Order: sequence, then C-alpha cells, then structure tokens
Amino acid sequence: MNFLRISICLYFCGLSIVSSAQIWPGDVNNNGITNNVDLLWYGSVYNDKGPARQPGQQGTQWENKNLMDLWPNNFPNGVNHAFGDCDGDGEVEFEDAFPIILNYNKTHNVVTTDVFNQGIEGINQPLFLTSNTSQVIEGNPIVLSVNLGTEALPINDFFGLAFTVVYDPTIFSPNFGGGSFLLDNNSWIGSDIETVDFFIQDPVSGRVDVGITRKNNGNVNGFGALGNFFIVIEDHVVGLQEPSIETQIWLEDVKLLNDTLSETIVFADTIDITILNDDIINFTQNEEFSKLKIYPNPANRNIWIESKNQVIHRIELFNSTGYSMENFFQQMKTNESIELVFQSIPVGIYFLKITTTEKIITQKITISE
Ligand SMILES: [Ca+2]
Ligand SMILES: [Ca+2]
Repeated sequence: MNFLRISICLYFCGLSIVSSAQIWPGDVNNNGITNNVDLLWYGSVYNDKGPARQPGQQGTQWENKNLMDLWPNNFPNGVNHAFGDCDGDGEVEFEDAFPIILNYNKTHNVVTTDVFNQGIEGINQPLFLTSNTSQVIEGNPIVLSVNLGTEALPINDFFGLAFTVVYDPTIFSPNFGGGSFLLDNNSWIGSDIETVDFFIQDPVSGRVDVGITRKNNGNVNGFGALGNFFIVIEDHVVGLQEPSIETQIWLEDVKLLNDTLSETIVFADTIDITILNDDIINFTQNEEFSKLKIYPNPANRNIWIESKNQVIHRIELFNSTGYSMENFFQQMKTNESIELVFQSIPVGIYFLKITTTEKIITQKITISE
C-alpha cells in the first residue's frame, strides 16, 4: 500500500476557480453519511490531484470544512473530486481512507440514503459465503470465505465492492470480524498493493460492513474468493438446550461499482450454519476431527498432530480475537505426525486452522504453563 505522501499542489494552483463547497471529511459522495460506499468513490479518484484546502480547513476531524478551490473534475453526480481528498492536502492518496474509518456512520445535514439493489438468484452475479464446515461445535471457530461471481456468472468491470455481513450476535462471540476479515493477498481482484480495504464491526447489532476498492488502476474481470472471515461461536450459546441449532448469516447492502461508478446489480445470498451443543455432542464423534488426532489439549509448549489419510498443507495459529500468530511456533515433521513447538506464546485459548487436501479444519486449543 502506498504510504508515500506527495504534497504537490502547486501544479493546479493557477486554475481559475469559480465556486466553493462545504466538505465533511470521509463523506466522499456527499450524501450526508460516511460509510463503506464512500470508499468506492475514493478509490475511483485515487492519485487525482488539485488545490489543497486552506491550512485551517485541512485535517480529518468531523466538521464542516470549507473548500474554496474546486478541482478540475467531478464525479458522475456532479460532486467534485476534491471530496475524495478527505484530509485536504491536495492529493487523493492512501491516507484519505482513514477519515472514512474515523468518521464511520457519522452524519451531517440531510442524509440521502445510499440505494442498495438486491439482484435475482440465478440471473444476477452472486455474492455468497462458503464455510469450511456446515456444522460447528459451541466455542469453536469457522472460516467463512467471501465469494463474488461464478464461472457461469462472472464479474465484468470490478473496481470496488461494499457489503454488510449480518449475523445473530447471541450466537457469534464479539470476535466476529474482530481483526479477522482478511482480503486474499493476491486474489482475482488484485494484489494487496493494488487494493484498499477495511471492515467495521457493530457487535451489538451483529453487523460487519466491508469496503474494498482497487486504486486508480482500472477494472478487472473474474470470479471467486475475495477473502475470509475467521469467526468464533460463543462458548455457551444462550438458549441452546437441544443437540443443535440452525443459524443464518446473510449478506445485504451490496454495491458493486466499476471505475466510472456504474453499478452491477448483485444477488446477495445467505448461508445456513448448524451449531452443535458441546454438552451433548462428543467432540471426538465429529467425522472431520476423527481423521486428525491433536494432543495433548490442554498443552504446555508442545502439541502433536497425527493425520489419517489426509495430507496437511498448512497449519496456522490464531489467538482468541482472530489475529494470526504464525510466527509464534515451529513445526517439526515426521512421516506420521507434526510436532508444534510454542516458544514465547502467552498462556491462553488459541485456535489451530489446519488445511488438508480435503478441507480446512479448525480446533480450539489451550496453552497452559
Ligand atoms: Ca457518503
Ligand atoms: Ca489527501
């Protein structure tokens, strides 16, 4: 990502300016609210330059900033490109995404709500979630992959995508999304140096807003996975007395735009997850885990993993808030087993994500003294 700050505004300072405007840093489309849609507008003018705001009118604080000198170009709806320069220094660069996060969901004046269109299943390109498992035991994590388009319904002209994941906050712990939405480093929408993304979680209402945009480097075509959520089920789901309970995670408020802000209507899908009651279901009876033996658990500094008829490609460790701890352990392999040695890791609850030939398996482990 571009951390360079280029303060070249003099180039445009001789332009004849005919009018001024009021800007609230982060509300790039100037509809009265700052949200993930503003990231797509920002991305579409990435690297654009124009007159900097007056020194007293620069900065990211949520207040009315005077924009005395408009930039040469406007967005399709007539809003000036200077609104993409959230900090007002005269260039739309990486740092201008921060005010969108800092001022997220803040409003000013009259809000003209962003319009989100829901497509038709089988006709419009889908945005959908896939899970590494259809059943998960209380207290354990799952990995949800976010996918856009299919081979039959691929995406043409992808530039930016905004969407919201909605879940039941009584079932998923506050860890949902807490540092855990990871855009694939090199997916079909571009590498991490070609894109800017963020997510904002509201754990009370159970919503995660995601914004992803390419920078000012043109559209791409394709389909498939964009990234994934690593999420954790509550240790004890409130009201779960039965052996299992069904819950849904759904996607809504989707906006897919190209670099001229033309929209492609998307069908936003839902996914069903079955939560198994850990008081009733014996962990070892789970068919997926029976192919792997992980011991001892709780562990101190060493854990062994034995696999039956499954080749393990990758082992990752996450802490209880979903942060990857990959540099905190060593692997030593033999023909039959893998020994994990945890060196400087604090005592606590962790999750192992094990990628085999067949699937991704996650298991909670406890590291003790
Ligand atoms: Ca806005
Ligand atoms: Ca700027």
